[in-house]
Amino acid sequence: GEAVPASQRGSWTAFIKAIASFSGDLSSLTAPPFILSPISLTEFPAYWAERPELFSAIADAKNAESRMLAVLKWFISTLKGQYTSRNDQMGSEKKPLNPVLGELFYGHWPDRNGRGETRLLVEQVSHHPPITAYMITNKAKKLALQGHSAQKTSFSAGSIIVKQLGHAILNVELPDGSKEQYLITLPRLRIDGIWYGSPYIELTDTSYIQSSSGWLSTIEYKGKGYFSGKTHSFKAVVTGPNSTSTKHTIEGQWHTTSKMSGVPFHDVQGPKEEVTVATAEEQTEWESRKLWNLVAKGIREGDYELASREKSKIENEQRQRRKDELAAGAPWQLKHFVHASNDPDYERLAKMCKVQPTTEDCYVYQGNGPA
Ligand code: 0T9
Repeated sequence: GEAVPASQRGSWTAFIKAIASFSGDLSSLTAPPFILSPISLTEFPAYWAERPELFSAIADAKNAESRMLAVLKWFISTLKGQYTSRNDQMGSEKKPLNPVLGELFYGHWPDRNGRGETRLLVEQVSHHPPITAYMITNKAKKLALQGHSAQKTSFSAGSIIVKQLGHAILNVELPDGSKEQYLITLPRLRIDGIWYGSPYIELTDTSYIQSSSGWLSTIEYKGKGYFSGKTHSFKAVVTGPNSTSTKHTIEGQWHTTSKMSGVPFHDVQGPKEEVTVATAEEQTEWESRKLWNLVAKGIREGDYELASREKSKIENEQRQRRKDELAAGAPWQLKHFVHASNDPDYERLAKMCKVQPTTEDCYVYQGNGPA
């Protein structure tokens, strides 16, 4: 295809064959340089808060129904960043840097117009398979989003199918001191355009936002040729407590606009706000931009020898570290999270909307950090 540089065609074909014959963890496959991104997966949780005023608006809603609508509007408004921003910024979906165990990413969005400061803390809690845990807080608004993200990939009819594992839970503390929770499940991805070397994401199937108040949003995703015939389409149905009758229906395209009963609902055509982070020079050894600095420089500047030399350095150092830990009988200690094999909050909320699986593991935030 046009997008694949002539000199990398052979290696692209080999990469596609490897994907096709291999399902599970794509992060470990070696890809040709043109498809590499200089950004680590630990940076991705920032997509949740790139419209900080929509996040903080959740706390300003006056009742459970309008809070659900505020959560839904914020959630839908994150999708453009989560799933199309690499295409917008780099011309296609790219293979992110595969984080090392213990890799960290910290950032914030400043307080502006009374929205409060939003803080982000990310830790890579597993290397193989890659699992990323994150915590996003707005203390002034008493909001905390905690989740983890992993993927199970397979190959079908020329597309990569990505099932997202993990979930997020939004904790809201109301002015009267009572607490409300929202379970956010994640959509399935189909990565198309592989043959041509210009991959892009379409969302499929259904995801849910279940509130402890009983309000539920059921979000259906379709691409070109389905119910609207348009790319990145969705339809969200909102139901009230103990009821299956629809209270609201929102329809549109998640990367542009949508409407609720003919009235504009979300609109992400305007600019988003990137997370503020310390420069690579200011960061500690375990923070993404410092850790991957030279690899990223190599990828950005087309110096792939530098990129691959520095990547090997990091990988060798990691291998040695794992050996030493094994020998010392002292496994790696996470900095901000502790793994738990079940999650009572997930179980309670998942039961309310009958979402599968009925139980999931989780990473419990331990404090000890800037979020
Ligand atoms: C959580 C998001 C996730 C991470 C990425 C599948 C993918 C890694 C996971 C699911 C975020 O909230 C949202 C967006 C994009 C997802 C990535 C897209 C992608 O291609 C990668 C996988 C691992 C690859 O790099 C596949 C090979 C590549 C050549 C295709 C472009």
